[in-house]
Amino acid sequence: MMGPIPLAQAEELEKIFHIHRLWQAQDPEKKLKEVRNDITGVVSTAWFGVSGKLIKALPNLEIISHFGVGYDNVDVLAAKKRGVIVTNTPDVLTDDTADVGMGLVLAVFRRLVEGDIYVRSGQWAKKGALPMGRGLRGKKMGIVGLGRIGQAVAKRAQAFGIEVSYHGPKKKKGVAYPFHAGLEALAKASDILMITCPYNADTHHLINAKVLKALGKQGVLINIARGKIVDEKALIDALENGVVYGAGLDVFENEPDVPSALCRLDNVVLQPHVGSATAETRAAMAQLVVDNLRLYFEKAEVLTPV
Ligand code: 8YV
Repeated sequence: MMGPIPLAQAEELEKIFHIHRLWQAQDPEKKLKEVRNDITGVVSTAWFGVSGKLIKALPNLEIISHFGVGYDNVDVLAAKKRGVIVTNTPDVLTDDTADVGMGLVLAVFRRLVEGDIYVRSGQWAKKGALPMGRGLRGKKMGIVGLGRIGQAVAKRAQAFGIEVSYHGPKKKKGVAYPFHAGLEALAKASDILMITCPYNADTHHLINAKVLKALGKQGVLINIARGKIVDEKALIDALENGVVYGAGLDVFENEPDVPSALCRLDNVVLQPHVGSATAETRAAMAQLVVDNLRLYFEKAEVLTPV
């Protein structure tokens, strides 16, 4: 195990396998040298990935069971070349992650976090009403990456009276929302730009200064996908200079370090990568991690290969 998963499922794993917890080892390099020939499966997480170098160091590795839907920190190409199977945990986290996306929209437009601080710090009594927020009905949301999570956000947005359109590598069959082939065109047509695409070489810094300028002074960027999809420096610049109205961010370029410039801004709402962080969903994700490993070693099958 490269990193932790919830206790109940870690205990279940322990009943079936002999577990080495690499992140807890005093000297992980030394530990790896000792056990490398014994390792047949690896559990990875969003903050503890699997490099090509690690795959090379494990000659008997057969499967990487990743705890999370996004597997950008697993070298899938190196794994495939070696015939190592990689699984992830899709579907079970879709709703909770989409909820955080809408939560960030609400928090930014209705100033919910500012309001909380306003009450707690006694400013309400001293200064009177909080400056007004903005309503959601009739706003336009552009979704970047209309996959499982993007579609779940779209459904929620529609319930709030928000109009949805989207951008992605190609138009989706059977989807009625308007498609924009160009990202800047989508940003221009949107009040809210919602990032739900995977992170890869094609989406690195996809949201740059040009896209933010197209989103415009009244535009809000929401990122519940991966920090590196957004050029964070360009975003800070846009937020500081009123190029965009605000942002709601659950993910950052260099987690858990968040630039102090972002923390100083009051037109942003920040969350510590909690899209899937409910007891129910994390348990379901961890169960998939366990079930993929168990099934693989019992029957050479897996439930959710990438
Ligand atoms: C993490 C996530 O996996 O699923 C993803 O892609 O980013 C999160 O759900 C979770 O924090 C566990 O590593």
